[in-house]
Amino acid sequence: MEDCIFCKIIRNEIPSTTVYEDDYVKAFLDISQVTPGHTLMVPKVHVADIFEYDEKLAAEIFARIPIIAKAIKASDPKIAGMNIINNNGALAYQSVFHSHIHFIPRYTKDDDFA
Ligand code: DGP
Repeated sequence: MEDCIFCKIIRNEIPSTTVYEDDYVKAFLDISQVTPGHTLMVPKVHVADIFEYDEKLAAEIFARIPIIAKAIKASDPKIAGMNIINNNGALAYQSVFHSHIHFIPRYTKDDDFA
C-alpha cells in the first residue's frame, strides 16, 4: 500500500532498526519504546488488522511469534518477561492500520523505564 507507513518501512523507504526479517514478516524497533527492545512485527503483505487474516497468513505470522520473542529475550539477560500485544481497530487503540504485533520486554526493575 503506497501511503502506509509500515509498508514504507518494509520497502526500506523509511529507516528502522530491523530485529528480524524473512519472506513473510519484518520485525523492527518501535519508534516509541515502552521498554528497551520494544519491537513490532508486521506481515509483509498489507492487511489492516487480524480480521483480514486468512488461515495461511495466521499460520505464517503466529509461527514467528516465539522466534522473535526468543531472539529479543536472548539479546539481554535482564529481560525477565514479555508482553505480546495485538491491537485491532481504533477502539482497541490501534493507531497504525497495518496489522502488527507488539513485543514489550519486561525487566526485573522495569519501573526504571516508566
Ligand atoms: P498501535 O497503537 O498498536 O497501532 O501501535 C503503533 C505503533 O507504531 C506505536 O507504538 C508507534 C509505532 N510507530 C508509528 N510510526 C512508526 C514509525 O515510523 N517507525 C516505527 N519504528 N514505529 C512507528
